[in-house]
Amino acid sequence: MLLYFKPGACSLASRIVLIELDLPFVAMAVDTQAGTTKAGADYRRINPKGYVPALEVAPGVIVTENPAVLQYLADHVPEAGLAPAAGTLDRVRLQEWLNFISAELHKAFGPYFHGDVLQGPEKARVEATLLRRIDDVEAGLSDGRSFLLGTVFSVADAYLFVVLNWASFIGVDLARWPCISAFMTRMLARPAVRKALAAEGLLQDEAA
Ligand SMILES: N[C@@H](CCC(=O)N[C@@H](CS)C(=O)NCC(=O)O)C(=O)O
Repeated sequence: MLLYFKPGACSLASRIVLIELDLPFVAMAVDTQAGTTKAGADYRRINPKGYVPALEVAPGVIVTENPAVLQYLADHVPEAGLAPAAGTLDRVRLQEWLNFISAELHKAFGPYFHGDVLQGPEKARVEATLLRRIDDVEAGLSDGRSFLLGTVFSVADAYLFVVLNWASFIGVDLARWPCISAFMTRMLARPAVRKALAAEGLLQDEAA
């Protein structure tokens, strides 16, 4: 498989899962601004939407959108149990989380990374929305569960970790959410997470 990525972007979740599953893959960096890959290809011909991730699963066959890419990967190695079986209520719970992370949490970070520098009432409004969504995650973990679906790690945890990791770049300290803080520590202890972070230059002390 071929993963199109940008260092530290949401595509990092797919890299974590590929490593968790021990699947062979090639990672190709994308300059989304320029619309080109590191190899010089026109990225718009690969993913016309212009963003990462995109996963080539067979020659010329591209899967996009985090929730779809992550579920595709989990279903590729069902015995690893990174997604509950399709058609079960547990799978619906996974999809609830993936959609929430994508449509609510991930998008709540968007204004910090795109457009004008936030200030005044607009900054307060954006921040309130983001904090509200982080509160929602804290509530979801507040029964003491280790991962979003309970005791078992799933692809939604990889996506959640990557998105919450952006908090440090915008000066939001996750220490005020104890269950989330414990979750982040738990995730950082996973070899696949550390390997993925190192591969994207986000963990200096480890080899990629
Ligand atoms: N709905 C898309 C959103 C993907 C997305 O927002 N990707 C960001 C990185 S996290 C991106 O490539 N943005 C373009 C850019 O940063 O130039 C998905 O879930 O895959």
